[in-house]
Amino acid sequence: MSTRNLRVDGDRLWASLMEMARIGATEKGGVCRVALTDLDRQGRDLFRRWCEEAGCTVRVDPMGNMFARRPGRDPSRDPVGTGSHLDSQPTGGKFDGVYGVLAGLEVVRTLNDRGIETEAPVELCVWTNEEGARFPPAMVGSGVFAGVFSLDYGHSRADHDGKTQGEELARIGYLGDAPLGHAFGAYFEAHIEQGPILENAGKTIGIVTGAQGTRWYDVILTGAESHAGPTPMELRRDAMAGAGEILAALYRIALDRPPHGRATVGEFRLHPGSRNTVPGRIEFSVDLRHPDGPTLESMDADLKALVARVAAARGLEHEVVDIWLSPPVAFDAGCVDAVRKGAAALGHEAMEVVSGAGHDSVYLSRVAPTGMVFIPCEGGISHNEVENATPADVTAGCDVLLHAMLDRAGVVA
Ligand code: HGY
Ligand code: MN
Ligand code: MN
Repeated sequence: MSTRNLRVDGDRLWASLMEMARIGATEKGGVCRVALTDLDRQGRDLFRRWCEEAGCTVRVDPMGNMFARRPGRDPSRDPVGTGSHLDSQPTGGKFDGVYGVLAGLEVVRTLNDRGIETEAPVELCVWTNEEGARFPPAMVGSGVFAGVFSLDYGHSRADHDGKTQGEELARIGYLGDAPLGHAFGAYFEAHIEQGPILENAGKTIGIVTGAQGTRWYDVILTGAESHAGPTPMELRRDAMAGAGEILAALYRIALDRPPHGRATVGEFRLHPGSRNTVPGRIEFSVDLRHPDGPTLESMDADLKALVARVAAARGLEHEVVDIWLSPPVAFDAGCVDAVRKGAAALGHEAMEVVSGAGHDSVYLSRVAPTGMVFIPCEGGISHNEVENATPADVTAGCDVLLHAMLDRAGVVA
């Protein structure tokens, strides 16, 4: 059977995206559906219902990862998987993660509409806590699935209130019993680019060749509380003054490695938090990124040397806690080519890109041939409530996903 003219139903996909976006909708038009909250559960429940309506069998593993399988002609073949995440940042958008989950569902709905049977099964995936916003690090669900993290580690990760992922999975009813880990013949993820490259280049499709490396840290500076009035400046052990000096230099670690170096401080806590007491303790997160492994390691060394130097000069104790290392990855050449061929066959302007963001595909690539399809997002903005994409690009990316998946799953004649 020729599938060359097969296209998804873009209106149906857009309607599903907008319906899912109502769960955790914010006033500014984004979503706040943070991992393992009741809103995350609601999103998962809706997805499960849609998958069951589409004839899929849904299973959940002990890390809360969801798998909705559409049978193929040959059940002995490893499934071709696709998916992403439903959890969002606190100021998230309608498309980050959700697009990949619902694009996969649209692929299944389209195959159902046209009565197309694939040789290999097709499996839709929702990975737990891709964002790492509530429970660091990021991509824990796919990381446990791929064997990067143990299940105990995944369950033990706690939020700032001390609630663990294991407890919260049980609370929302997603502590599943499906076997942990299984093979995929190939895995694809559709995602918005979350940066400006495609939009600036006027391209519709990103042929994602890999993803840059990421390192996460907690930096802790300990000085001594003292009175803001009588304490002379030179006698203070002011953790905030130390943090200020470090932050000014920290961004240089990225700026001195143009154009790809990245440094972000997204979380910042001080103690005791009184305006007339010199802070005795500061904790802040650091996120460093670079597509080149050795360069990322040099950034790591620079950060640790910077913190040690400033702390020593200011009489502060310091700790740099390594939270996460996700090395740069290159995706499977066969899957990258399937995306490239899909874009070409559909006549979409495409270019190769390396992902600046981490994605579950980074960890799936350790256990399965993996590729990703990017579409532009407006202004390259993401992790922001104004995040937006066009219906045309959303549909184009899903068509490319469909054809890339069929290229690997095979179609029964
Ligand atoms: O941090 C990331 O790149 C992803 O959004 N979790
Ligand atoms: Mn994402
Ligand atoms: Mn994200």
